[in-house]
Amino acid sequence: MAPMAGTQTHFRACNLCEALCGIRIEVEAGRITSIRGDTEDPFSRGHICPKALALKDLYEDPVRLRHPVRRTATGWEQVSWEEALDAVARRLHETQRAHGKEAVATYLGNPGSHNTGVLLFVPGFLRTLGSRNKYSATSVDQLPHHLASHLMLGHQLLIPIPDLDRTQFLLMLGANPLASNGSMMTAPDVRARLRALQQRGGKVVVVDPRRTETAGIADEHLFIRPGTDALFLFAVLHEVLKAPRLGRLEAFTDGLETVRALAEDFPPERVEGATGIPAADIRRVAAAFAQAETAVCYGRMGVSTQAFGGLCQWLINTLNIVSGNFDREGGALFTRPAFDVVGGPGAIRVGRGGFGRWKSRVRGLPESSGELPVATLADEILTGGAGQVRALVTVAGNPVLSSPNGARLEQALPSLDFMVSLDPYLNETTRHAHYILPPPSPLERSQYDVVFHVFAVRNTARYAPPLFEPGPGAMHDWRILLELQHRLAVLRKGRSVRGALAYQALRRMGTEGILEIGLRAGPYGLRARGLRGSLSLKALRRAPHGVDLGPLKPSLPGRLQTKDRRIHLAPAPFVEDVKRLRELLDGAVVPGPGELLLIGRRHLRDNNSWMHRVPKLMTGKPRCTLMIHPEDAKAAGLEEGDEAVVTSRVGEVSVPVVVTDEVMRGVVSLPHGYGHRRKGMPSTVAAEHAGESLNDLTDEQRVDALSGNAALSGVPVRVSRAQTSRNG
Ligand SMILES: Nc1nc2c(c(=O)[nH]1)N[C@H]1C(S)=C(S)[C@@H](COP(=O)(O)OP(=O)(O)OC[C@H]3O[C@@H](n4cnc5c(=O)[nH]c(N)nc54)[C@H](O)[C@@H]3O)O[C@H]1N2
Ligand SMILES: Nc1nc2c(c(=O)[nH]1)N[C@H]1C(S)=C(S)[C@@H](COP(=O)(O)OP(=O)(O)OC[C@H]3O[C@@H](n4cnc5c(=O)[nH]c(N)nc54)[C@H](O)[C@@H]3O)O[C@H]1N2
Ligand code: SF4
Ligand SMILES: [Mo]
Repeated sequence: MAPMAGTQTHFRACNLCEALCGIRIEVEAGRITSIRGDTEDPFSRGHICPKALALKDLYEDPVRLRHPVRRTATGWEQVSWEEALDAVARRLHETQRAHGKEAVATYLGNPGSHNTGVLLFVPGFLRTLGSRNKYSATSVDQLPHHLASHLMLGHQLLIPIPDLDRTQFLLMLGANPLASNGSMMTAPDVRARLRALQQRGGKVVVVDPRRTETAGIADEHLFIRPGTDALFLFAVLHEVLKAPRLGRLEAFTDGLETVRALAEDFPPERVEGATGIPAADIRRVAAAFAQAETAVCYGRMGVSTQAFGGLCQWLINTLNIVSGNFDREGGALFTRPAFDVVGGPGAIRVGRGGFGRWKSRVRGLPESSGELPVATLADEILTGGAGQVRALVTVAGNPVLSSPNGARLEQALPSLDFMVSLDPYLNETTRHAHYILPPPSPLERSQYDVVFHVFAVRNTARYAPPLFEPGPGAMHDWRILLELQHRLAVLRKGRSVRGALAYQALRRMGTEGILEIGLRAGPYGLRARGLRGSLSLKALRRAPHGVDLGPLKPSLPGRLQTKDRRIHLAPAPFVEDVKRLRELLDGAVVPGPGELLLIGRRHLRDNNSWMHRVPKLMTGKPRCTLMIHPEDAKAAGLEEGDEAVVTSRVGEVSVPVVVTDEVMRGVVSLPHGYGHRRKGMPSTVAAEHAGESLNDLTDEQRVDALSGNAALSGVPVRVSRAQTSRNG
């Protein structure tokens, strides 16, 4: 359909990060004239960030792929959908027939979790493929949250969410929501919510090796040596356990004595050397946490993607539980989303998860909820033998820039027999594909957030139809996945009436059909509210600013998913991993002589690896810089603006230096998501702001030995002045 004439106002939620901001888009004669915050959205109340405007750029971007392409010796060639889908299915099928099911690996990237169609149709595609070589951005991100929830509460997606709007004390580790806008804590306008917290007399304490934007507005900031948070958390727990207060939870919680015995070994004095946080400060924070009317501990990327990520998320939950702040207003609570993936009906329910049921072939890393750690994907491609990965499907991802030692993965990709990518762009990863199958841009599809309502600090629901009809011949992700799934099934088992009917039914239902089933069957659906009052797509269409379903409420033990309906405070995998943590006490983390510890960072106007192409987000000072403490800069002979060479076990990059006491001594910081200057990439705005990839320095061998999650934080590096750096 051609763009409509006349003016139009469209409301939806921005899907670019987890904050779910409501936006108001004005369209005149088919062109977007403005994107602003939707002041009538009950959740975001008009808040947006600069990235929302990029939705227009993504829609209009002439570089965005609008039809399938095939890589040939002379470049990319346009092909029809029929041809592309048939060829891709055939190549995947042939690879599996010749080498077994595990020979095809899949990688699912971050924007997939912001795309309803991907979320609802990827499971079927993966089931049909039937390979255990499943990878995703989860294992460079939030895997430890799922592990802690799976082992302690019985379901990978039963994630405790900080009750930001009612808590009186927020202890935040390894998160910078002022730049990230919150993660596993969907809370549009975190700044205003933190200010409100302080205005009602509450306190915010941030623990981070860098004095971040968030630390800057907190009541207190503690520098912590990267990778030592589990020690800090244990010491806080040590103090809090002097007077545990499980309250109502005591009746259905097991393992308190085990945890208490473990915490004995970690008094504040014993961890101050390794963490760099004085014992007196730990005591003071622990006391304030325990005495606060309500309190919640929250930790994100910085504590998940480190060598003790699993222990960190376990200890955070444990701290919230034993201080009486779990499943309680002002503490950590569970959502009750309209589309309920935890307690919903069979069709939409996500499995409770799993852990360690099988191991990766080459390095023996554990499976988590059916996935293997992406830190070992290159090993599985490069190592011969039965089960070797020979074909790869990527969906909405860029693991060359986002997984540890991405350069090695980049070198591995050309050795694949076959690769296909579902992506609207040619990126550092997809350029190695034989076929790229592009979906349309976000404004050309409907929007309902299946994942981030599950992680939100308030229960809300919001749906928007597509603003624009996709261009002629465009195909949505869900449809591409379904078409591939159907073709694979036919190639494998031949045509069958049952298969054809199932395919037809899913095709007719599409994303909307499944959403409708989920909403009707959900907690605000038919059973709760009857036919007329139930939340449905129709009801959501009538409420373009979204529907407020109220604050989070206590829901345990009812919502527990453990088989015995009890909270497990001391699951064996965590308890056993404490042995490894004890080694840290003896100074095992201290970097070698002349080494510094590398951490990452996020900027408000970056979005992982894929928004550097948008000119309006790339103005201002260059952002891909190495932050270094003045003392460390002096030792390395570096001055502001110099070019520094940063070297790790796996690689070397050269980046401009910013000398600042914003990072603690012994720590350097480089943003994640850059590194676009790679051969074969088209010259775009991203190439002009190429920067260097943090993951050309991170080490694929550094994983949390418990969970297999990548240990991206605290990578030992050496820093020196580049020869060409200063004149003379
Ligand atoms: N060192 C270090 N590494 C990190 C991180 C870090 O902090 N430090 N962060 C990690 C984290 S948290 C994450 S989530 C990952 C992100 O890493 P990835 O998920 O691997 O990559 P993205 O940069 O998000 O790239 C997303 C790709 O999806 C495409 N895309 C966007 N929308 C759609 C869509 O609707 N459909 C399809 N099919 N494609 C789409 C984009 O064009 C882009 O090419 O990186 C991780 N890596
Ligand atoms: N603007 C923007 N927003 C985003 C994204 C983006 O790329 N750009 N990405 C989105 C995605 S995919 C995600 S997962 C979220 C992530 O959301 P956050 O987790 O809030 O984001 P980060 O900025 O990575 O914050 C990690 C913090 O951990 C600190 N840190 C590093 N190592 C350690 C450590 O060992 N201990 C402690 N205590 N802290 C440490 C870092 O200094 C940093 O401040 O952001 C989302 N939102
Ligand atoms: S904070 Fe996130 S959801 Fe809100 S406008 Fe920015 S990118 Fe979009
Ligand atoms: Mo992420």
